[in-house]
Order: sequence, then C-alpha cells, then structure tokens
Amino acid sequence: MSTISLDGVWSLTSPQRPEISIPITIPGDNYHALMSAGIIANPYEGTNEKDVQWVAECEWIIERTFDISAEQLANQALDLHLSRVDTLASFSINEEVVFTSSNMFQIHRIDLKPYLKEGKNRIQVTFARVDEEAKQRAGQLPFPVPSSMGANNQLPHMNLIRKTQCHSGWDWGICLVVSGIYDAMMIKPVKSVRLEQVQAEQTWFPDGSVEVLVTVVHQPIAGAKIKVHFGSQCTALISSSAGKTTARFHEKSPNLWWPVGYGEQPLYSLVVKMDEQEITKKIGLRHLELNNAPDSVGSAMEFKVNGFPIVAKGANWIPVDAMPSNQTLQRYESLLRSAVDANMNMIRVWGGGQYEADEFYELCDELGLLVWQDMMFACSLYPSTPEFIADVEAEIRDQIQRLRDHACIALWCGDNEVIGALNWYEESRNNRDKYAVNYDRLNRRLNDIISQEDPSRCFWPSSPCNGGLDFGDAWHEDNRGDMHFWDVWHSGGSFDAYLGIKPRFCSEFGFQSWPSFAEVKTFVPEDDWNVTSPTFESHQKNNSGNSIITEMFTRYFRFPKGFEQMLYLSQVQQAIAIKTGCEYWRAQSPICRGMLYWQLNDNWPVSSWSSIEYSGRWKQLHYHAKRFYSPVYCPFVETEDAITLHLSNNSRENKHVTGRVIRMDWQGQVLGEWLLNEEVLADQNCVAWQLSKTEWQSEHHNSFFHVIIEAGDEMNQNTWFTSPKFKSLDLQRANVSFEIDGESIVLTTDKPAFFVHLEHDDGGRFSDSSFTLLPGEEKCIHYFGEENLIAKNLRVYDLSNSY
Ligand code: BMA
Repeated sequence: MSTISLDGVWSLTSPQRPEISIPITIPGDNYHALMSAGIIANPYEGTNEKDVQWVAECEWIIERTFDISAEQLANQALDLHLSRVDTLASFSINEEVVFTSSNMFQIHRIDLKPYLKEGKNRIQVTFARVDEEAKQRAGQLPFPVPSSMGANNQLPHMNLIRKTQCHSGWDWGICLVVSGIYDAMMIKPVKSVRLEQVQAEQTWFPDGSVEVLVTVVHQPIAGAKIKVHFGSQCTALISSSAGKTTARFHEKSPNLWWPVGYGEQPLYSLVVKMDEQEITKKIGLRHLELNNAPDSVGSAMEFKVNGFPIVAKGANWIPVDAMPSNQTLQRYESLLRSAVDANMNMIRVWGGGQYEADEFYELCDELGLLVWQDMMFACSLYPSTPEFIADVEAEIRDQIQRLRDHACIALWCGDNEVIGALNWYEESRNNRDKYAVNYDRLNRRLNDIISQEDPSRCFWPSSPCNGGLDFGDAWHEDNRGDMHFWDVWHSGGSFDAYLGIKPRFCSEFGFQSWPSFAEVKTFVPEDDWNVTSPTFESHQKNNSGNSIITEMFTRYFRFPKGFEQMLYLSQVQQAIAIKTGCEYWRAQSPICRGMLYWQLNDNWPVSSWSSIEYSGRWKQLHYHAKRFYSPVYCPFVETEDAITLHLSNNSRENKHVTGRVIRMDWQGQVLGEWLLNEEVLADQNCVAWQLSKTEWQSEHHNSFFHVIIEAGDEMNQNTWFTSPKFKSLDLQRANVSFEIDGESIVLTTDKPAFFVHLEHDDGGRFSDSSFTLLPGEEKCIHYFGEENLIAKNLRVYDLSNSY
C-alpha cells in the first residue's frame, strides 16, 4: 500500500521575524534553510558563528499542504511516522494540535486519520526555544544539576533537554542550536491490522548452528496472515490476539558475519509482510560477547566474535555535520569507507552526539565495522527525577528496539564521561555521595531497560569505567575496564606518557592538529592565514588548544618557518602522538584489546583531534592509522636494553611475514641490514628482531631504523628514530621530486625524507602519504580523484623542509 511522503519543500517562518518566509527541505534543519535562502552567511566561514546565534532565539514554524484521497481515508488508520524531531515541537493538522514532542531521540507513530479530510490538508510544526525551556526546567529541579556550560556548551542547562548535546557547542564544535526534522516523514496507511515491529533473536548452539527467533509485533488482532522470509527460508503465520506472533528458523551451518579484517560480512535478508505492510532487515549471524574475566593483570576488556578474540581498532564518531541537512548518505558512506580503508574495525558512537541514522548502522553491518554505542549523555550531570527518567526510558526503549538487530553493534554504553564529571563540578565535588546516588539512579534504570530490550548484549555503565558499580578513576587505572587517556593532550604530558600505561581498552585518547592548508583555504579569509587570527581562534574551541600545539612543537621539532609549514607540522605532530600510543599498545596484545582514538571526523571546519577533515580529506594521522591499524603490523618498542621489533597479526589466519630492517644514517648510507622471515600465528604478537642498546648506541647513535614487511599481498613499513626529539637529529635537507603520470605520482629523494606528505586543494586522496622516502627508492602513489586536477596544485611536504 502506498506510503504518503511528506518529504520535500515546506515553508519556514518565524513569529519573531515576520519578514522571513522561505523554503525548507525536510528532512532538514532551519539553519541550513536560512543559509540556502541567503538570510544568514555560511556559519562555518570566517567568524560568522557569532552572527547567527539569533536564530536560536526565535521560534520557527514549518508548514505545507498535502492531498488525501477518499480511498486513503477508507483505511483503518493513517499513521504518521516520526523520528529525529528536534526538539520542542508541536504538530497541528488543519489548525488542530494533534501531538507535541520534546525529546529528539524518541520515535513516534501518530494516527492522523481522525484529523484528516479528503482533499487538501495542512500540516504545521512549531518549534519552541530550547534555551528558555532549559532555564525553566532548571528552576524546577529539586537540586542543581550542573552542565558542561563553558567547557563545551555555550548555553546553560542544555543537559536538561533531550537533544544532541553538542548542538550548543563542544570543545571542537560550533554552537548551532538547530531545529528541524531529520528523518523521512511518512504517513503509512493501515488497512486493517497494524504491523508494528520485527525482532530477530539469535540462539547459538555448541554444534555451531543457530536458531533465529523472529517476533512480529502487530495490533492485537487474531487471524491476519503474516509471511516471514529469512534467507532462503519462508514461513506463513497467522496473527495472534496477543499482538505477538513468532517464527523460528534454524541455520545448521550459518554463514558467519565477522568484523572486517577477521572475515566476511554475509547478511541474511529478513522480510515480514502483513496486510500490505512490509518490514525488511538485513541480519548478520554472529555470536558476540564481552569478556571481562579476571586475569593476572586485573580483568579483561575483550570482544570475542564467534569465539575469536578481536583487537578493536578505530576511532570515535561525532555527528557528520552541525547542520543536519548536510548529514547525507554520501557523507556517511565516505566517512565509514575511509574508516575501513584505514583498517579500522570499530567505531564508537559518542554520547554527546546522536543515535545515528539507520543508514549508518546498515553501512556498518555491510562494512564489518563494530559499533560501540553510547547512550546520549556526555560530560554533564543529569537529573534522576521521575519525569526525566520517564522521558529517557521511552527514548532508550525506542532506540534499542530500532537498533538491536544490527550485527555491527557490540555493546550498549550508558554515557560518555559522566562518572568522571562527578569530579568536575563544584556542587558534585562538595557532595559526591548525593550526586553519585543521583547518577546511579539514572544509570541503573538505563541498565534495566536495556537488559529488558536486549538481553543479548552487555550494558557497560559508562565510558570510561572500570566495570559495574566502580566509580573509580578510569582515566588512570589501566588494569581493567575501558580508559580515556588524556594525560598527553589535556594534562600536558609528553608523548612518552603513552608508553607508561598498558590499557585493557583505550576508548579515547587524542591530540589536536590544525586543518591542512587546503582545508584552511575553504573557510579562512586570506587576511586571517595566521594561527592567532580571529578566524583561527574562533575555530579553536579548546581554550588552550593553539598553545598546546605550539608548545609541543618546541619539545620535539625545530620551529616551522611559516603559516603553511605550521599547519603541516601540526599534522605530523598529531600523527606521531597517536601512533606512539597505538603501536605500543598493539605490541601489548593480548593485554590491550582495543584502541579507539579521539576522533574520526569533524562536524564543521575546525582545529581538532580528528583524523579526517570536515571536507573528507585525510589528515596525516589517517594515513598513519592505515599502517598502524593494518592486520599485520611491525611496531618498534624500546625496552630497557634494546630496540625490538614486534610482528602483530590481528587476523584469524597464520601469516608468513618476510621483510628487512635497515639502519641508515641521515645521508642515506645503509649501516646495517637484517632479513625477516617469520611465521606469525593468528592473533599472535611476537618479537621478531632486536638489537641491544650497547650495539646501536656505541657508534651510529645518530641514525634511524626502517622496516618493510610483506605478508601475502599486504605490505607495510615503519620507521623508528633513536630519539623522538627531531629538533636535535642530524636530519638533512631533502630534495623530494615527483613526476605525475596520469593518476600516478612517482616520488624520489636525494636524502632520507620523513613524513613526506602529498596535498592538493581539490577532493580525492592518495594511496599513501606521510611516509618515509629513502634515496634510491621510487615510490609510486596513486591518486583517487579527478585526474586532471592533480597536476595543477599538488604540494609535497617533508619534515626537513618545514623549518
Ligand atoms: C573527550 C570526549 C569529548 C571531548 C574530547 C576532547 O573526553 O568525550 O568530550 O571533545 O574529550 O576534549
């Protein structure tokens, strides 16, 4: 039966700005519409952010008309399906209020039939001001509940509104308090029996077979025909008056779903048809558990898929764009593919953003990206009043029911850093017991609801945390639980601080960089091409961010010679920081079973911890991640008396690894060479080579080590410097030259060149970048983008030419 779509062009007006009457595309947001109509300037450019704040101080109304036929009105119901309604919205049909909503994360289905008439109908949605509502709610609380106003949010009390927490600004985020509706708006006719929901639960047996129990939730009416197709099997059912009807499918030898790097991602199609309605899903058959068993170190934090331990490698995800109109399928695809292309296998959907669109989880299922899913609470404290809990309960039920059948989802996590936040605010520091109990009341409720809605997955109270009912310091305790390690960025530690911990699972650690020169050209007026200019400072949301980047230069590097080289060096520095942690922790496998750096993406062009810029361009870190996250990697680890090379195999197959380690001086002279030939077992981490300190320190201290390995068709390389202080090494000025042949770029150098990085102003990316290039080598790089653009404005950077 045909759905009536309300997507498309609506009109947008505001009672406070009677002169504005413009089109808005739904799904979409008001800021985007105002920008498209030329009423506001692009908030992402220059210092425009401050000029567009008035938008959030108005109410907004969207409306349109649509036709309903007599035939459509003859249905039993005409259900309006709504999700991601942002946020305080009142819906009327033909001037009559039919529904109000105040939680962006709830999902609604409203039968509009009683309000509709044959012919033209008008729908109107009024969005009230969230800043005013937040203040009013704050006044009604039994005791103050502090929010991250100041550090992150630019508006007070936004913790009291169930809306994406970073809409009001974050320490990488613009403050755009958007309004709108971000999912498709549909009216679905129900002829006689409503098909409501479908759930697929997997029960695994010791013989490796699986039973899939499909529960069809429908209106409690007996006798309607239901058809369920699962893979190649099909069954017919008759609806029961209880409103739930089930079918069981047994797969004797299921085609297993694996995270990428560990196997394939076969998906079985599930189609349920009833009374001309249909629900379809794609189901990955896999058994997933979180192993928290006590061990000699503390306790494990290890995901096992189909019984095999996984090393989770990836990054934290924030909303794709601060203007939700720009959160397109194409952007989701590009970012998630970039994650897989950099050998990531897990993404953490961070609690200050949103439960993502269906397309996000569908793509993760297809690509084999595991998802660590936070509930949407971050860095503030939250109330535990009955009203707040009831509001959240409905939200959590809606979201878990929507998402639980996705193979990609690995665990449900209660929040981001809310346990830690108990120590951040004066009120909670002075009365920690009260606020800890307040925290636990809400967190317990989340736990209960989630266990009811999805007993198949683990509930993890918070990220970071040491485990259930443990309110300890997960920022520093590395023997159990997940860890957010911020000693380097936020606490001023040097990069070697990463070598001082052996986390079981590090779910956040990050280091900022400035945007690339190419990115800068898209949002910074030329007069502001300076890191302390107004545009630059307004695109740095972490108070001491620019100082941290600059000060860290002085610890490790010779000071860069100008604006462009500063940008380049900031990305070298960021790559080194994160690589230092990741390769050390990879060499600690199986103690460390996960590393998710902060952060994958940006939601506007900004100085941040991301490895992919707002435009989609890979920063140097992302190219490094591709190497240090690859299934077979070769991390160097310095021990007390030696330099060692590990071979780490994060896959289910044994790998035959060949290669060579060389030691070279700064002129390019080879001082030593060692061949590698190792059988590295599945999931093994072993030491493949070492050289005692007495041997390498005696003579050629001022040299570096470089390794190249081959494992089947995988190639990898790594470089180790005898001191991280590049400023005191004898680096020689390199002449890096390149020739362009179609989409290929061939690079050569006269002296060893490090962090050789290719950049150009248009889209596209390179097969490799930010690599070591040795004299005598011809490095062929492939360009993925529009071929005719590459010759025009290719820039090649390297460390020796940055000062
Ligand atoms: C983390 C995150 C974010 C923040 C980041 C950088 O802990 O959870 O709140 O953006 O730090 O400060």
